[in-house]
Amino acid sequence: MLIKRSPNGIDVPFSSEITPRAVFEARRSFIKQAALGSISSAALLEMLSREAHAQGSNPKLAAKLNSAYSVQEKQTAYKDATTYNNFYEFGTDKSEPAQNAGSLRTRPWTVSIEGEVKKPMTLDLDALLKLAPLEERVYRLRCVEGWSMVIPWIGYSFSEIIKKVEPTGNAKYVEFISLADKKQMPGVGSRVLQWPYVEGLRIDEANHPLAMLTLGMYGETLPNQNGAPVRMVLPWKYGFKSAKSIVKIRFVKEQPRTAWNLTAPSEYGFYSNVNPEVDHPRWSQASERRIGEDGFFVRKRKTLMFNGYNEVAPLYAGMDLKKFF
Ligand SMILES: Nc1nc2c(c(=O)[nH]1)N[C@H]1C(S)=C(S)[C@@H](COP(=O)(O)O)O[C@H]1N2
Ligand SMILES: [Mo]
Repeated sequence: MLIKRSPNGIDVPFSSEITPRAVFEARRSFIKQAALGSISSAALLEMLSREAHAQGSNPKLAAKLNSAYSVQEKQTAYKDATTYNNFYEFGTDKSEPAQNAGSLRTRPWTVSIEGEVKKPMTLDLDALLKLAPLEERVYRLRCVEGWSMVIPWIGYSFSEIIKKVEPTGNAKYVEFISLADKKQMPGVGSRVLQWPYVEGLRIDEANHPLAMLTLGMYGETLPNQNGAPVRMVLPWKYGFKSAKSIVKIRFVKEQPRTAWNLTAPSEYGFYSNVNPEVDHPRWSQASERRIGEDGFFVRKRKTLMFNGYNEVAPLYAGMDLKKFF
């Protein structure tokens, strides 16, 4: 989230997808039929996802598509979603996580869940994979820097975890803590952020079915640079709320500090809901560019309130979202 420039002052564009004519024509006629209502939304999603899928080399992860929670928009190419990342533990350049995250050991891995819960527990990856049926959900994710992607994530609602650990009446917030291991993460030596990376939610936000504990994407387990082996995805909030490579989850009484709020409190609030009406001091939030789709500098899309996920609005009824940004 720092202003990052290559030596010539321009971000280096990455290769965008070139669509062969035949594929393009087939897609156009398919979309036309879909618009006429002769193709189911699941089939349309399948078509929109086909080109983006199956380009990785991580173990496959089977999941049932949840079309009710999925957007029907063209998915970001796997290559773009896995080479243009924010994961400061592996460097601050967008290309560095893909280059450096190979050193992350994701097995064995445990997540300890503690604090204000009746049943604290430590879950390993196999336990997490089995805790609830895995779903594929195609979510938009928007970064505070002004770009967005559409990614088929795999996981389940975080509310499944909440049910399992049984929070006490004192649990008002949930804190997510990422791994911070200098030996595996070269960026953890730097002082761009306070480590470990921490994020937080109010417990009712964490309980919203859209809040997703995520173990995979594009039909496979998470690539390291995308937060393997387990991360959150909160599609109505700016990307930085979705902590990667989580090792600890704490249920707490008080609003937790968060890594970005500690670093720059005037720029990053606790809520960080996508809100086109509240600009970041350095970036407008009124519009965005979709990675791989628009020109590299062109913000063609209007940013939507809550990133288009209006079903979360009741969580914030009566709150001044300019004050609680
Ligand atoms: N631990 C950790 N989690 C993190 C970050 C990070 O630097 N460290 N970056 C955040 C930001 S700013 C964004 S936009 C998203 C990017 O997720 P992606 O690379 O999978 O698209 O991860 C978020 N989670
Ligand atoms: Mo971000």
